[in-house]
Amino acid sequence: MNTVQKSLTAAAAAALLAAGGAPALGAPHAKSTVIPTPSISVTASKGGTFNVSGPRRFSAGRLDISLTAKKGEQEIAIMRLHKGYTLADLKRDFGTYGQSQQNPTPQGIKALNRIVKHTTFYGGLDTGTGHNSVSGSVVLPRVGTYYLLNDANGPGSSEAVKLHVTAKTGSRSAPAIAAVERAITAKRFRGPTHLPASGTVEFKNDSTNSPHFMFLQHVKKGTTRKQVIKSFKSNGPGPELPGAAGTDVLFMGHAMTLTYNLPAGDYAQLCFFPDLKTGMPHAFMGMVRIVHLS
Ligand SMILES: [Cu+2]
Repeated sequence: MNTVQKSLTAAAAAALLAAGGAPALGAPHAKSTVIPTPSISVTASKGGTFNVSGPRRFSAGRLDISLTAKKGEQEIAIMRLHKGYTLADLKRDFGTYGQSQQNPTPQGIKALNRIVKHTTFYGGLDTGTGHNSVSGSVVLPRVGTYYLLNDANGPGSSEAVKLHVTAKTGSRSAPAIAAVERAITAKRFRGPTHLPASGTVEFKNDSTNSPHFMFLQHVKKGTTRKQVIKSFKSNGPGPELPGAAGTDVLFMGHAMTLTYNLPAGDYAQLCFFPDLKTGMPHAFMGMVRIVHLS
C-alpha cells in the first residue's frame, strides 16, 4: 500500500470515528462526544520574540500546535513540572547542564538527570534552518498546569507560557498519519524508511529509559549512515542540504504527530538528546537512520 492510500485509509477511519461519535452530541454521555481539537500557533524570531495565539485553557487530550520561524531555527516544547520542581529549578539545572554540554561534567550530568526525573516533556516542534513553518499535535493526558517553552536556546530563553488543562470533556479525532516512527530503548529508530515529502507522521517514544526526539535533515543523495556519524566528528562540510524539520523532546511512553512539507530526497533521521550517563548525543552513539522522502 502506498503512502497516499495509507493516509486516505486513516482519514476514512477518522471520519468513521467522527461519525460514530456524532449521535452522542447533546447526550449525557459526554465522554464519547467528539469535540474540536484546540490549536495554538507560535511565531518566533531571533532575539526572543515569541508570539503565541490560541487558548490557554482547554480540556485534556490532543492539542494542535504550529510554529513559524521568522528567522533562523526555532523550537518549542510543551512540558509539565512534577510536584516540588519549579521553572527556576529547570532553568538552573539546564544552565548547569548547558555550561558543560560540550564536555559534560559530573554536575552537568546530575543536572540533566534531575530535569528528566522531575519533568515530563510531551513533544514540540523544530523548524530546522531551511524550513520556516512546521506543525503537529501533542497529547496532554492529564489535568494540570503545563508550559509552552521557547526551546531555541534551551528551556527558558523566553518567558514560559502557562497552559491550564482541565478534565477530559470528550474525544478528539486523531490526525491522519502516513507512518509511525518509533524510538526504542536501544537508542535506535524503528518504523518505515519511506515517508511522504509532504504529510504527517507520528513519532512515538517506546523506550523505557530515555527521552528522545526525531529530527529529519536533508542530506546529499546516497549519503550513508556511517558518513553522517563520521561528519559529527569532522569540522569540514557535512552532507547536509537545506531542508529539515523535527519534533522537540518527547518523554518515554508518549507520542506526537509532526506535519511538514519538505523537498523530496534522502534524509538523516536523528536524535541528539544526551545520554543520561555520559552526556553524549544519541546520534553520536548511532541513533541515525537514512530515510527517503517522496
Ligand atoms: Cu534519542
